[in-house]
Amino acid sequence: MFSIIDGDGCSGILKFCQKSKIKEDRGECLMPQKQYMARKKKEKCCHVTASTSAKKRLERFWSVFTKEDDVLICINADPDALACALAIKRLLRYRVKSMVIAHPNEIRRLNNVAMVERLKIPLERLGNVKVRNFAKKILVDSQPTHLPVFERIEFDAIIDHHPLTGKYESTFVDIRPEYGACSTMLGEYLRAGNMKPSAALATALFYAIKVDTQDFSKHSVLADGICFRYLFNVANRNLVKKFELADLRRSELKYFNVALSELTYSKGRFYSHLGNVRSPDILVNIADFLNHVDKIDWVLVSGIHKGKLVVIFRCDGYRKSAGKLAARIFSELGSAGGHKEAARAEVPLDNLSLGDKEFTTSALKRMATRHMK
Ligand SMILES: [Mn+2]
Repeated sequence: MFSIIDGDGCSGILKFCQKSKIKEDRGECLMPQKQYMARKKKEKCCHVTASTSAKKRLERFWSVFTKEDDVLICINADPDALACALAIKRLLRYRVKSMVIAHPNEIRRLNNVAMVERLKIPLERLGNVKVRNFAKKILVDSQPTHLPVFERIEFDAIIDHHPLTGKYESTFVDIRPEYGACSTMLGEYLRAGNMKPSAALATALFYAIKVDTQDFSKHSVLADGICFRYLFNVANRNLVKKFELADLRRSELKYFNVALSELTYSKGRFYSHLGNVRSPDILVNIADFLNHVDKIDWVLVSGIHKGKLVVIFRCDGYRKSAGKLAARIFSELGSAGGHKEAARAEVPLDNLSLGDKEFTTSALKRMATRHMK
């Protein structure tokens, strides 16, 4: 069993860190110092060059498959997982008989739909494929413990960057939780195999790293930055912009009319209740839009979806906490919480004891004002 959990031996980037005298304790190291030192002692492998170690990893991955294999690549479809699946198709091209990418979840986010359509990513719903017809199964950007459907499948290879949540018996396991994006790991595999990604693949990987690291404002390692820079020249950045922008349906524009005519301003706060909405996603779009307005401290946008009042909170997160406010107002009535700058509450309408009355923007304002200074 080859297990590459948390970095196998001296990785290329680590070597890079040493070369450029970037101290590991500055957080750019690929594995905790203790583990790294332990491994260093055990394997005495600090002379492995950047390419050999990543190459070894790639060869071990390749050794799992034969030319007769029909391969199933399972993902929980989001940009990172989609990009990784494409990269695996590239890595295994000419090395296996066939490959199918399957996902259990519905792809609803328009940004993701745009990515799939414009890059023409061939996908199947996991429920529509016969898993046992595939000789080999790969799970990427996820772990079996993440979803019950994944738990039922015996994977031959797992490549992921989420925190390790189980002990997996797969032939090949490469889990590096410190990585900002799984696409960075796949980028390293491609480079190790001297495989220059096509514009489409590079665009997918580039977009994935942007999404998973939130434009490097979230946790990432030096490896993510290096991979990002490498892809920068090959990726189609206009296409990436297109994926990022596509988050509104034409049919949803009408909600902006409602939101603006309902808009109530008071003490640097915006309130707007939209009534029934087809999807709560539009409430997020509108709250984000209103949050662009200068000198506005708080934005509260609500709507009704499937018998629930959904409230979206936005603020700048500076000396404020949207999560805490959402909880103060709504936690006794339903579920509420979030981050400093963004939060959400969902309350069954029955809990609001409205009687015959409808929920309104002024009701939203009243409820919030009670809990705000
Ligand atoms: Mn990911």
